[in-house]
Amino acid sequence: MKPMSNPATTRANSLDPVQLSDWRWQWFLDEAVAALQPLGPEPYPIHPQFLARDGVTGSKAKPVPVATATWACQTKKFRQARAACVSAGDAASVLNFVINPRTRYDLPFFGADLVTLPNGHLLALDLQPVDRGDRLHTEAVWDLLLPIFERWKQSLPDGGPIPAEAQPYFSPGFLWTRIPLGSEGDRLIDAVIRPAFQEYLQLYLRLEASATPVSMERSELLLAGQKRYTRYRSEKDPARGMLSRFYGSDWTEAYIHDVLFDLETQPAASKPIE
Ligand code: DBV
Repeated sequence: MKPMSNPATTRANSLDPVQLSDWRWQWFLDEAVAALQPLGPEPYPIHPQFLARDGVTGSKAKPVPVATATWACQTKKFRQARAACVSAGDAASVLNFVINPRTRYDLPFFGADLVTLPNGHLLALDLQPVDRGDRLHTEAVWDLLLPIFERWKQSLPDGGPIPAEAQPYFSPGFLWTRIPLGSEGDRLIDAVIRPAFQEYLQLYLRLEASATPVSMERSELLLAGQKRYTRYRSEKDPARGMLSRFYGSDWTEAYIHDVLFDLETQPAASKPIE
């Protein structure tokens, strides 16, 4: 592998490997990419300015190089699976990985937010419902997810309160923790977060494998739910501040609305059946 001190020049499409220096979450991305291979991933159209972007943060006296890259694919049942990868040395290390299923299939979102900041790690894993109140959508998923959640949750401190307005978008299997930097955090990431990530993802891919097309009517319902979720995520993206500091607000708004949470800005995506 080539060293990627300047990834901006080395990624031609969304499937090209992401390899950021000094990035804590590489193993997780590699794991996700490998797990998706059996589905025959196709590139997902992403403008080159979002495939990889370098920058600088910190002070004039102590500049810190920043790199952001986006890995993404689409498959038969996934409209978009994408990973936002940020490496900024001690200032930040982030993997935000979301799978957005096609609404022909009754599947939740896969969501992982693995965030390292100077004051600690903030880690979130979930199979997020499109509509928390729709039992047909949630029940079978939650029955399988809860035992996995219970097992790993025991070994992690609770992440504390999350905004009330975010509640409708989480499942009861939302694994959410804040842990310290240093050896204790490293140990928990290796012993708990890694296997939990694998199990959440393996379960999600099992659900994918057994999903069969739904009616047009139900597909419309799922699409409406996905739009609500996407609107919420794009309006409240907690990365907005960080990304704006690194790259300015124009790039950041376009990245959030047209890449990370693009359901409403991608014309093809708004059709329930394509
Ligand atoms: N979060 C994103 C994207 C990111 C990202 C696209 C590109 O949705 C990173 C990067 N999340 C990110 C950063 C922070 C958080 C926080 C940088 C820290 C912000 C800061 O403190 O400055 C889970 N992530 C959070 C928080 C929650 C989540 C609850 C705390 C929010 C807060 O304190 O306001 N994000 C949330 C979630 C999923 C998710 C449940 C899916 C499982 O992706």
